Amino acid sequence: MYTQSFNVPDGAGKTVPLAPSTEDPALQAAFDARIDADGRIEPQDWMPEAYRKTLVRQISQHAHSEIVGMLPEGNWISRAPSLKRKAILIAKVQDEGGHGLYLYSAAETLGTSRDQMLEGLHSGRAKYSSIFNYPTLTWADVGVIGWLVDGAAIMNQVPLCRCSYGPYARAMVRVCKEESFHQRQGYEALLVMMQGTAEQREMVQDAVNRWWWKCLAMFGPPDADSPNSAQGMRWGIKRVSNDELRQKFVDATVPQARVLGVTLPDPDLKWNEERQHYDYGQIDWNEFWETVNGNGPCNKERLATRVKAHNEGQWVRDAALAYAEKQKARSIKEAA
Ligand code: BYC
Repeated sequence: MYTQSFNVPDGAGKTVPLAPSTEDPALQAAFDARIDADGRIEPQDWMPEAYRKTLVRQISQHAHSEIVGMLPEGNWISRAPSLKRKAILIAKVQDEGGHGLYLYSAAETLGTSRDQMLEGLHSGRAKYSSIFNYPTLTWADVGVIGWLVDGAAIMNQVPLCRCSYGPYARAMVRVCKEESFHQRQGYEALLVMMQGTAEQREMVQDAVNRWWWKCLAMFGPPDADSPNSAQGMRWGIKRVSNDELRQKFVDATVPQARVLGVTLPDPDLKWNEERQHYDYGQIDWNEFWETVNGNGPCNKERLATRVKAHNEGQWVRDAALAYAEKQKARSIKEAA
């Protein structure tokens, strides 16, 4: 379906001039040269403050998406239709939690602690992906999230394996491998449902109708309205633009929908011979921004669930810390 070998252009974004800098000219020049040579920046390396801030902003959005992304699917663990589906779903939701943790660790290497990141999320200041503010109404939604939401995530994240910041790029290699499994399990669950009863087929089509447009919006605003893209690409953080990724996703998904036997809910979706891509209709950007700004159908519920889980987990963190302290005291005593 989508693979780790997804081709990422080397020089993407390098045509934009580097932003003027007030940093030390020698350090800035060395950093710019490394970026231009497609080299990696590591935590111990000097980096301009604006690069650090951009990375923390993007990694924060990404980490929180993984953590909040556990909620809509987690709702279905107790209602999975078989033991096999339940085991797969538990593993998937657990993987998403792990992805969040790798990413919080990547942000720590930039000097932002996990507590600071979580405070941003819980206070409503930090963003997370718009897609997780929609409800999961039926079991088919779980399959469609795997197929389309994880499919969109892979499209967006495979290029991040080549991100210029080492810890983020390395975390993404494992994340993408796991996301590939998530995407395949979703598609396979839907294939099984499509071979079932008419009611099951309708359930799948209904879920596709509800999620399709939200998945296209997930890639972020059109390039012309994306304030962070040019600089992110110039620094080799982003390798492919929002619109290009969206187009790649549409082109890859249309044949998959055909095999599955579902219709993608867009009357304007058709092959354009000249462009060698599928044309598609208008995304509702008002709805997107409303959701990003906290007013989607489930924003308040998601945040409240997340804050409650954090507060109720305080005793676990306290116990782990007390245990670590005890171990440390014991090893000091033994060494003395
Ligand atoms: N939702 O200038 P732009 C997953 C914000 S799911 C909310 O284009 P940038 C998973 C953006 O943050 C996927 N906000 O920004 C799957 C920015 O706001 P600020 C999570 C969005 O950073 C299944 C503003 O709009 N993946 O992993 O150049 C189960 C302007 O946008 C969205 C990632 O996050 C959105 N959809 O590009 C569980 C991948 N789109 O910060 C989990 C990493 C845009 O200026 N992130 N915004 O206030 C990225 O690649 C980039 O951050 C984006 C945006 C492509 C999302």
